[in-house]
Amino acid sequence: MKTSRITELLNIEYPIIQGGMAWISDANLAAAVSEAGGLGIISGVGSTEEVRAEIKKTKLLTKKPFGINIMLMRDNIDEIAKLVCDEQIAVVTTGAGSPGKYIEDWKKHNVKVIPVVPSVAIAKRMEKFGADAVIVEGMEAGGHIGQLTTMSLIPQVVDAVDIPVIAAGGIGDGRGIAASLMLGACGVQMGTRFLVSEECKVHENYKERVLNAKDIDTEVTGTSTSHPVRVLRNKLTREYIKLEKSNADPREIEALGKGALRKAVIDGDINNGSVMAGQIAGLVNKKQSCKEIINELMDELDLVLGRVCNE
Ligand code: TUI
Repeated sequence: MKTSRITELLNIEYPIIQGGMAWISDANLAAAVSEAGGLGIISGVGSTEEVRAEIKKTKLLTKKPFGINIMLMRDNIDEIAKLVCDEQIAVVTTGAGSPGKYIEDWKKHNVKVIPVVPSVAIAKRMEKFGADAVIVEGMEAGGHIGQLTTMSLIPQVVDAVDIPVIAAGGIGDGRGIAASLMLGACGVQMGTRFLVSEECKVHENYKERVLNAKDIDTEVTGTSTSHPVRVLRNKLTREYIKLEKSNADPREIEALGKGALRKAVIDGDINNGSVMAGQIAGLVNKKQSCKEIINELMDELDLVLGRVCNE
């Protein structure tokens, strides 16, 4: 595959973006992906000082472009948004809300802005606000999700906006990338596949749980509180869903999830922690370096595209 609108926009070799996973995507992971020719993304979740340190570390590890993901439900967003400008980060992706009020400032500082969106309406709004591209994420994704699947959402957004569309949710190999391109996307974002990479610092227990997951092992919690989150099924999800079904006080339900992601990622407590992963976890069954992952993805993509174009 030659260049695409997204490789040109981001000045990267391959149209592959690594998802900015809260508590997971750090300097080591992001730098490894960027060094391998994709776009590495660090998570902007943490104290402002922690995030600043992670940015500085990434800059030491790679001279290639990298990005930062801003989870808009956090409370230090104003500070992190300013940090993006001060540190002149090449790309910002956002999730779990609208980054509208920050976009003008980021653009003034030459930052490429790529919000993650779960619907056509929000994609159109982001285009109007001046976003450079959108990451369109289907509900197959891990973590906080919307309601529509990647397969139905991508072509609808592609028809509705003129800016480049990057597909996310349920993409784990070269076939998934090829399918995304067929639907009109010009690149992909992948989280679950990079979660088990050698450079990813997530606890070994978490990696093993993802590597051993089957197709039907994810579940969506938080629908009743309007914060749907896809995770791998465990003791926590059973308790969570029991509470949701019993019409418990939403504050009690939310309290059960508080700190649960950190518990799984850092402590490796995969029974009581939140093991976020996409539906593609069943396909992700080997640990590789980020370079091996990206090279394999691009080889598979060439093979599939060759097959389609030559038949
Ligand atoms: O943000 C994500 N995925 C995430 S964030 C996250 S951190 C977390 N930690 C603990 C509990 C819950 C989450 C884990 N996974 N994906 C991008 C995404 N954005 N999915 C859906 C959306 C979204 C939703 C609404 C984007 C925009 C939006 O707009 C609403 C509006 O007001 O316009």
